[in-house]
Amino acid sequence: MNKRLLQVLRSGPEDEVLWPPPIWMMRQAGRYLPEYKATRAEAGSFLDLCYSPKLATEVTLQPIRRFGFDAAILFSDILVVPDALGRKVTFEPGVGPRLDPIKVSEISELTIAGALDHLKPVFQAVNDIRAALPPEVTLLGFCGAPWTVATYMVAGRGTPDQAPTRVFAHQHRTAFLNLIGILTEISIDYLCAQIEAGADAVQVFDSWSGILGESDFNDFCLDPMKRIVAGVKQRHPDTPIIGFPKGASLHYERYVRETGIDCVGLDWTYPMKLARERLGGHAVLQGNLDPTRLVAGGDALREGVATILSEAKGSRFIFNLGHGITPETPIDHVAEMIAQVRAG
Ligand code: 1CP
Repeated sequence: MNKRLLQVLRSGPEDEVLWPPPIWMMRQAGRYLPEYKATRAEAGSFLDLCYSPKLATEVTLQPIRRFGFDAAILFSDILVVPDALGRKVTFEPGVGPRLDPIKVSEISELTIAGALDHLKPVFQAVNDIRAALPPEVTLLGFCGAPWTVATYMVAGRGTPDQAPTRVFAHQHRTAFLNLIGILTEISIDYLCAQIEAGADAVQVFDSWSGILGESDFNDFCLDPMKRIVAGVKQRHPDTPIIGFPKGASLHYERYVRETGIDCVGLDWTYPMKLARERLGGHAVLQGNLDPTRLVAGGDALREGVATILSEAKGSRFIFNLGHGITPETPIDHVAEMIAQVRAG
C-alpha cells in the first residue's frame, strides 16, 4: 500500500512506527487560501459549494496541489445533515451558520427516509475526488458527531458554550435523546455511503464534546459514538475511523477505549506524553498543534512543532492541528510547518 497516512491508520500497537509522520490539517480547504475564496465566490452560497461535485472537488484538491498533504478531506460541512433532514440551514458570510432552532414537537417529525438522496451530490464529489487524487493521497470522509450537530440544530448557531442546547437537553431529555438517536442513525448511513463512494477512512468531529458533565458526555457523546463505530464497522470492517472529541480532557480515555475508534484527534490542551501513555496503546494519535501557533509563526511555531515531534516520536502518529486552521493564518507558515514535520 502506498498511502502512508492510511498505512498508519491501519497499523496496530506492535507495528513498526512510520517516521516522519504523515500530515494533514483540519479545515485545510478554507478561507486562508486565495484560491478557495475565488471558488467560493464563483459558487454563490456556501451550500451551493458543498452540493456542487465539481466545485467541492476543486476546493478539496486545492490544498493538495499547493502543499502535498498526505490526506485530502472531502469538502463539505457537518451541517449538510440537518439540511438533508429538512431543517433550514444558511451560512451567513462573516457570521457563520444559522439554522431555524428545532422545537420539541418537531423532533418526532424528523425522518431520515430520503435524506441520503438529498446528499447524493456529496457522494458524487467523493467519487470525483477519488478519481482525481494522486494515488498516494488518503481520502477522508467525515460527519459531525450527533451531539455537535444537535447543538446547532437546537441553538440555531454556534454560541460560546452551547448553553441553549444544554438547557434544552435537561428540560426535554426524552426528546433530545430521540434527536441524538436520529442523528446517530443517519451518521452511520452517511459515513457508509461516503466509504462506498471512495473514502479510505472517516473522521467524526465532536467539536463541542468538551462542555458536558460526565453523565451527559456518556449519553450524548460516548454511547452514540459507540453505536456509530459498531454500525460502520459492521458494513466496512476494514475502514479506519478517527474520533475527535475536542476538549474532552478526562473523558478522552474512556472515549478511546470504549468506542473502539482506530485513531483519536487530540486538541492542543491534551498533553502528548499523557496521550502516549493512556491512549497510544489503543489508537493512533493525531494532532495536536495549537492553531494559534500557526497564526503566530516564528519561534512559537517552530517550538510547538518540535515539541510535538519529539514527544510523539516512537508512537503511531499523524501530525495535525488541535483544531481547524483559522482564516487569518499566513500561508507561508503552513509551508514552514510541513517542511519541519517532513524533516522529522
Ligand atoms: O464561507 C465559508 O467559506 C465558511 C467557512 C467554512 C468552511 C471552509 C464553514 C462554515 N465550513 C467549512 C468547511 C468545513 N467544515 C470542513 C471542510 C473540510 C476541511 O477540513 O477542509 C469541515 C471538516 C467542516 C466541519 C465543521 N463545520 C465543524 C467541525 C469541525 C470544527 O471546526 O469544529 C463545525 C463545528 C462546523 C460548523 C461550521 N461551519 C462553518 C463554520 C464557520 C462553522 C463553525 C460555526 C460556529 O461554531 O460558530
